[in-house]
Amino acid sequence: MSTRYTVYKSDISYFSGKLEAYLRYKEIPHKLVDIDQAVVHRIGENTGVLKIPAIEMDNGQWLFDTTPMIRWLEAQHTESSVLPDDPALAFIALLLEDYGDEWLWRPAMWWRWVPKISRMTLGRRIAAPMVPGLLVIPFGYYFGRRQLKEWLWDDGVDKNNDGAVRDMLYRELESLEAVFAAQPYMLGSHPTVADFGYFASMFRHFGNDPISAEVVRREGPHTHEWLARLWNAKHSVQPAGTNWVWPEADHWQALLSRIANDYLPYLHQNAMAFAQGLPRFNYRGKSLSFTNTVTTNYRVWCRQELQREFALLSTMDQQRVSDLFVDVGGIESLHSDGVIESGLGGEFSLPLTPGSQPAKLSLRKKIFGQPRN
Ligand SMILES: N[C@@H](CCC(=O)N[C@@H](CS)C(=O)NCC(=O)O)C(=O)O
Repeated sequence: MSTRYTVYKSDISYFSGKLEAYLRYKEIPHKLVDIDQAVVHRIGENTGVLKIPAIEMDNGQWLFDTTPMIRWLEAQHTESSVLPDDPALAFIALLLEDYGDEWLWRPAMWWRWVPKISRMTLGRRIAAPMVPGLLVIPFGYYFGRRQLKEWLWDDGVDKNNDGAVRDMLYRELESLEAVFAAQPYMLGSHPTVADFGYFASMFRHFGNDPISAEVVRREGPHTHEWLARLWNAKHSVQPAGTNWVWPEADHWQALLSRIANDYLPYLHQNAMAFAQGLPRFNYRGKSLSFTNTVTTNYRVWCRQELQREFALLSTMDQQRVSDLFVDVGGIESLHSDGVIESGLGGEFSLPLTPGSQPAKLSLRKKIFGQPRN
């Protein structure tokens, strides 16, 4: 019998770890294929982006980008939904997923690429399947430098906020430790999309890379245990009834504040810069600031998606979501200046059918790879 889904991935990739954990939990049969140069180019030709993970289906259709991929897969595999049945809590799960995906990316880059031991180890590890023999040394060096420049030094991280970006890991672990001391998964008895969003950074980066893995083991033993628990979770052997927990306990407040006062303002300011055609902007949040950070079209789309999901809630559920954030100052920045159009809606409508025309890849991308969406 042919496997319906072929998953192209790498075992050190943030988003590959997220997708694979989801597929394992849902017990969706799939075949795993590690990337090499040829596979990456095939992905690029079929999805329009040189990014992993990607899924090729046995009917020739393709899936890419973990957020719409999981949404699409959820519609096909409806058992044990990773969205709680309470719509307000499902919205919180999506918000946590997006925060995990996008906001923890920067500290994940910091911990992987700033410490020299980590940079050398991971650079060569990434290079090994892509280039032959001793070329792993220059390629690994180039890749580490590219990541440092793209995601840190040329994206608003400087000597003033370098320590704060590093410490984002400690702040996250403090919150997660309290949550996982109280319950097995982010929102209660069963995994939700919030767990998978957090898993991206926590499993393949923080919990894996030489320096940060020790930080997680020491500062985050409950989180360390959750990493293994989620990786090993199968929906068919979970407890029958779900017991969801509305995240209002005191130990949630610091995390809710980071979402309300750092991440959502970032999404808003990024969207405003995009609307004004500015390639960069000065981000100002409560606990972090990034001078001259790159405006990201993809994250305009992320904000639009959250606004779309929020708009689908009943007035009462919208109120419940808003009330959750009242003590940390509210989530007005989710709504400020209304919906700012990313223009990307069509690109993320899955599945991609054979013959559909994904964006053409430039020669530059083909040679240097594609760090950004
Ligand atoms: N938003 C995408 C992001 C995918 C992504 O950024 N993948 C990274 C690896 S984790 C990648 O392939 N980067 C290509 C590069 O750095 O050249 C998703 O959710 O799948």
